[in-house]
Amino acid sequence: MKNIDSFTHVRGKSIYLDDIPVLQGTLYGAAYGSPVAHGKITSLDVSEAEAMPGVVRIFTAKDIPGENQIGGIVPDEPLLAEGHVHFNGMPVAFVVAESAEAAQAAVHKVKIEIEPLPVITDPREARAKGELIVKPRQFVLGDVDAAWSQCDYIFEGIAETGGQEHLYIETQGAYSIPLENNRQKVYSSTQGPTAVQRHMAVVLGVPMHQLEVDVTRLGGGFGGKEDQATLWACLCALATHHLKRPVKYSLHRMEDMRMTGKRNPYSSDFKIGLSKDLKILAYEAEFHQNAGASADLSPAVLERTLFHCTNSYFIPNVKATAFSCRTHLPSNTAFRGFGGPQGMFVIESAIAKAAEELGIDKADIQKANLLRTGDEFPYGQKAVSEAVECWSKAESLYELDKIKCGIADFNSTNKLFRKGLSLMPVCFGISFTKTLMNQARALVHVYTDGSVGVSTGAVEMGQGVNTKMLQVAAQVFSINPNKVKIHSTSTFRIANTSPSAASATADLNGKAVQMACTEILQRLKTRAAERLQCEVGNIEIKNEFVWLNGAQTDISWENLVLDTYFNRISLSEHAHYATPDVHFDGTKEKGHPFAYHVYGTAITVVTVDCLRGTYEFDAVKIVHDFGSSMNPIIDRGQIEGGLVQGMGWMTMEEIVYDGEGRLRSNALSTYKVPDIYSVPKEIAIDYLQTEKDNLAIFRSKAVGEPPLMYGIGAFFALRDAIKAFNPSASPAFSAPMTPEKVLLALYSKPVKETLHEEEVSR
Ligand code: LUZ
Ligand code: MOS
Repeated sequence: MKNIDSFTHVRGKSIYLDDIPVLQGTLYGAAYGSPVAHGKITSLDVSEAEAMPGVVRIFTAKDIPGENQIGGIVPDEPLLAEGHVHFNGMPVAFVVAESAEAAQAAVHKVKIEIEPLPVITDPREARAKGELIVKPRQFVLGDVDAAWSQCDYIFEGIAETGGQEHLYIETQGAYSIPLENNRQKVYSSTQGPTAVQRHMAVVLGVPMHQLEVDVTRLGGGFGGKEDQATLWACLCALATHHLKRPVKYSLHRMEDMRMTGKRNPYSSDFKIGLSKDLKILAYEAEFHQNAGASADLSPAVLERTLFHCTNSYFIPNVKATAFSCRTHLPSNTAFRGFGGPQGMFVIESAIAKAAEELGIDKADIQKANLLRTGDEFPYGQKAVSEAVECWSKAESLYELDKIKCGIADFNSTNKLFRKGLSLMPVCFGISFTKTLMNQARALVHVYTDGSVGVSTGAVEMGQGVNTKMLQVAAQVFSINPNKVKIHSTSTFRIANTSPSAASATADLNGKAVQMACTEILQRLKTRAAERLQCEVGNIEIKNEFVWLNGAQTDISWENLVLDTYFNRISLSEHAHYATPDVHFDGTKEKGHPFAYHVYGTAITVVTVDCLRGTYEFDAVKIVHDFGSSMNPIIDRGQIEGGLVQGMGWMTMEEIVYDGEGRLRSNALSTYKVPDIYSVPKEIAIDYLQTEKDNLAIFRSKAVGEPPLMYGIGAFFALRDAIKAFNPSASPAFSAPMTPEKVLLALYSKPVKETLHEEEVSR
């Protein structure tokens, strides 16, 4: 089944926040952000701004009736700055005017005086100064300290990954509408409607039941709207609360890039020990996470770094320590992979370092250490592994030997171009690492005409979750999908939702839909059995008809639905699903946090232009563990998108802050994301379809985040190509590997072979 949104998407008819028809009297907001990264506010003067044409009112912290607090995990984040500013762009005032243009113009007239304080942008410096967001976390398996003496080889190094701008096509925004008795309905471009509702309630000092948050769909989230959609909704709601008028704020791209957080950059130390037969015996890592100015989701991101610090490998002795470091940047936040990619990059760097020092293939070490079923993760859970299956299938299906021969041939006959290869196995845990969040609800109504309406806590953001929810309902009822409609995500229909995140949305909400539909189906069957005077066990509902003992009756779906209603039986159900068997003990750092894991392997081939440092990816060939995919078209799209997003993070997306904490890569002219020219020329995706039982909806494994980490292969393929050109080159394990860095690396050490003249002239 195709994505049900494709019809309106391609016609430009899908409704996003900024497409909602505005009500009469709507006002427009714009936030004034701090011009410096750290300092004490000595004066704030909005009088000139307030006198600008069209300006209705300017709100500051003193206008907040409830608490000036929007922190999620840690209450350390004011809605509007009060006393101090902690990052460049931190909202200090909220201008509300008759038009968006008037609001933007007035923002420039706000006057502020700030006594500057020292700015920290580097996480290691923050750690040294004791600026930690939460206590350090440590995962331990076996005894690393004892294991070093058994290792034949030990290598150490540093690995660093940069930030990443979410660049959802739809920027952040909200639209609040006043209702009677201080109630509000707020449209928000959020992955977490309940988080928005909860924080608005805190800020306004009203109970949550006064505030409806309603979401039709997002133009992308990628984690950037898991926690950080709250701010804009709270600002609009604050203005609506005072003015009793609708208020809309849809951010400009440059406002969004400046004021919102990104993927957490990390700077990490690793130490890896191997035996002669290339078994990794010991691994130690220290992760320094750049959290930015406040906690946001960084403590949870930090945790997932530890969960995935050994990626797809079994290592018997592990000690991994993680520090969440406070800096004067916008709070960094969730981004597809949620700390997992940052952890995996470090172990891949450690393996690469070992391979380079030993003069062997990186893949030989990777392959010798793949997780097997029964192996223990550093957090105590036992693997049910497909790691070896994915790797072996990739090797044989894509004829790795032939790929290698082709590369060797090419490299021996070209002087100015080099090809490089990498293999990237991935293992990603599915569930929120915070166990309590692994719950969801669905509300299903069957109407008297036989049509079905479904509400869940799932937010559609392009990932196709609504299509999957629709498939679940249509399949359980055995009716044509065109009889089912997925309604918007509203906190009045579905309460207390977890955000649509952690790749778990289709599983959690899908299971709730399945439960609700199954319950209604049972009532329908019971009614049919009464009518046909037989046992319920002999009744089936199939292809929109009632079947008795395997034969179709003349009772249609519509007929049965109406008959059930006439008998005063409920055609509605609200169901609750909570993932069974997941638990985690934070004091011991052990448990069974994940419902299951997703595995896969990617083979990446790149060609580097060794004169220019530019590169093209020839191919990425993937074997991915889908379980039993319920929607291969959507799942394939998730893999392609995730892969390319990961490759962008590893190669071209470079976030640059200057020493004053000012974002220099603040527009699409200075921040590059993969386009049609930079995607791999070929993306091959093969399904490792398994019929094994798992906790996924219809055994169709979660697919949102895992493929992003295939992109890490791009970094190591580039490194391989650089080494093929200049074997003595040893570039830092520092992503992104931009063309500039590639060029510097190619010539970082003298190139032994001289170039043939005719090739240089070519
Ligand atoms: N969000 C969250 C996530 O709150 N907890 C998680 O474990 C998670 N994992 C991935 C992406 N978002
Ligand atoms: Mo996410 S990083 O699953 O919002």
